[in-house]
Amino acid sequence: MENGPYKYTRDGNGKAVRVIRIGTRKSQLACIQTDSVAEKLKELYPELQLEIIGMTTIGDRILDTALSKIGEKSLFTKELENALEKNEVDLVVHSLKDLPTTLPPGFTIGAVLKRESPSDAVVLHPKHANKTLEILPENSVIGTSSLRRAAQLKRRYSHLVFKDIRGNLNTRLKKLDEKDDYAAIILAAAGLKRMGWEHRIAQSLAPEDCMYAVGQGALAVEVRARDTDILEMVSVLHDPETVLRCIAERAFLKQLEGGCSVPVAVHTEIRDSQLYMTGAVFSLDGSDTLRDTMQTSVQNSAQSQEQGVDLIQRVGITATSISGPAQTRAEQLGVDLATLLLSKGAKEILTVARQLNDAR
Ligand code: DPM
Repeated sequence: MENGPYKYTRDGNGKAVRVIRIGTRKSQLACIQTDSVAEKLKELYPELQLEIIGMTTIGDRILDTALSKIGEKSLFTKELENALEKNEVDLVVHSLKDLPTTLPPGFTIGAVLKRESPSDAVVLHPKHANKTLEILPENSVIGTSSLRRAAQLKRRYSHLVFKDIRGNLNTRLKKLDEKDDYAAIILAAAGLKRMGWEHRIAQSLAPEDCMYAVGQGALAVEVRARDTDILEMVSVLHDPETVLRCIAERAFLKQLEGGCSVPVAVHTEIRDSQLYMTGAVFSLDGSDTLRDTMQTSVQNSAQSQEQGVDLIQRVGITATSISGPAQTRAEQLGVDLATLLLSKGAKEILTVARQLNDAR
């Protein structure tokens, strides 16, 4: 048992116990996210021996180019997946929105944790304290490298100018506060909250202003798909509502053939066992918008026929403990909504957006 690929240590009685190693990016946000998952695991399994291993990814090294222009799909995930593959780590914590809808073979998302607020937030330069996007002066510069955020906000707030901003959250806040380049920046509320910067949220954007990215606000635990022990261990972290919403969102993005940097946005809600989903695609300036809403039942129907054998992945997620039929319907909802938008010309809008962005 000790000769396998995993790492072991000895407990008080000299018995070998497996050490669970967690890989993380070294940014402050990534470390906070990883620590929170490690803490939850420790609460659920007090005996567990955990070790956290920090790594630098391509996305952390290339700081001067807009993410949407680098073209590499798994910018923040590749190094971490290499370490998983080589058994150097056993699990990796990511923001779900940074994980592609199709994972490389051999990997799966073994847990999707309860979603934080998925909305986008406005952070203002101190000199504009108490303003909103609406009342910022003409030609104020707003920092965001998200095509999705820029497309939606350009349309709605045509008096504002949008510019790229890169770097991790600390860098961006510094660029905002210590220079006069930006009047405001747009960031995910979830990241700000996790960093303890909730007080900097001047405005939380409603869906009419800015719908969020697929998977935004949820944390995901990536594992080796064949490592059933670890899969079972992390599966207790799944939040059923978040899983169903995120399966629908990821299926929508996958069917649209969108990557993590296309102007695609969603809004999902579960009420009375109905999953409601609004999805949209935008041209880069927001002048072309396609948006529709559909719903499906995610009633917790009998899962017996699937239980135990349901190791299949849906858009990269393995969730044995959650009703299989409900997951299938959530996935179908995403596919159907994308198909509807594609029939109305979504493909053309996204193709032009990609071409224009590549030519920038
Ligand atoms: C993805 C996007 C961004 C991140 C694109 C988008 C924002 C890029 C930018 C796919 N990943 O949202 O349209 O602002 O230039 C990222 C953040 C978080 C995870 C930071 C943020 C934290 C929130 C979360 C970067 N990835 O969006 O402000 O865990 O969902």
